[in-house]
Amino acid sequence: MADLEGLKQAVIVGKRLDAVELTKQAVGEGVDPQELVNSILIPALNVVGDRFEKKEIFVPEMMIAAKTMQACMDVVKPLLRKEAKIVHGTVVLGTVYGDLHDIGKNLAKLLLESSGFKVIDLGVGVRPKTFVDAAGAQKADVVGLSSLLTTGDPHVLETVKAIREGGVSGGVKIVCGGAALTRRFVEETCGADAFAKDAAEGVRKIKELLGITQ
Ligand code: B12
Repeated sequence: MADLEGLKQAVIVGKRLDAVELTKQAVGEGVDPQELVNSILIPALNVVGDRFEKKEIFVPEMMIAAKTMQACMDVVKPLLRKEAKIVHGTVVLGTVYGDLHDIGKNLAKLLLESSGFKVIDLGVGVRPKTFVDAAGAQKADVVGLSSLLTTGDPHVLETVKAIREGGVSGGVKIVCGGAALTRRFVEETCGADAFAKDAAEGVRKIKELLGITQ
């Protein structure tokens, strides 16, 4: 039987080889890969975040856990990727300036691509002007911002403002996600079109905003 609790613990303490092996075993035994990400891998990082906050662990341990999660994601990713036949539109995606977290952004990218969107990934630490330039050049339908740090709030605000004022073609929609953000801050304070609590909600909201019904 798949040792899911063992997998979670292996990610938390950063035992990469064990975690990869347990991931392979779990999917080999038929555990749904999306469920594995949502119920085991992400919650494992939440435990790591809590321990970091309580100063029970420090940045190096958090880094090792993140690398372990990423190694597990490398096993799971090909199983999550679906070939989408339709192209619904283009999403320019990136983590805001000052922030290097990218695990959530990469998950959002994977799910968007599997749902039929072309994704232009600008990476991490992206300046407002880079978002504006890419959105214009790519004729983006949507700009997706990821922000994990509270210190990133001003950068989210500034980026939304820059996109709105930067002459990006009329109706470009802005969707934001990431642990540091709230619906209220994103939609009311920043004036973005939508906050997404996770990647699946992001895809749903983007489809809604673009009037896509399939
Ligand atoms: C892993 C991790 C790291 C890794 C990052 C590795 C990497 N490649 O990403 C490392 C070790 C490098 C790191 C560094 C730091 N971290 Co850190 N980190 C985390 C941790 C434990 C997990 C984050 C994660 O990947 N979660 C899993 C993913 C899947 O979740 P997610 O990003 O939220 O994404 C989901 C949704 O939010 C959404 N989503 C996200 N983005 C987007 C975008 C769009 C468009 C859409 C639609 C959806 C969407 O979809 C995703 C999937 O459903 C969090 C704790 C936590 N609970 O979040 C702390 C945390 C974010 N880190 C924190 C801190 C403080 C730091 C450091 C400042 C520490 C330091 N002193 O140096 C540095 C910052 C470096 C920098 N400049 O960015 C704090 C932030 C506190 C705050 N309120 O600001 C947290 C919350 C830990 C804590 N509890 O204190 N970190």
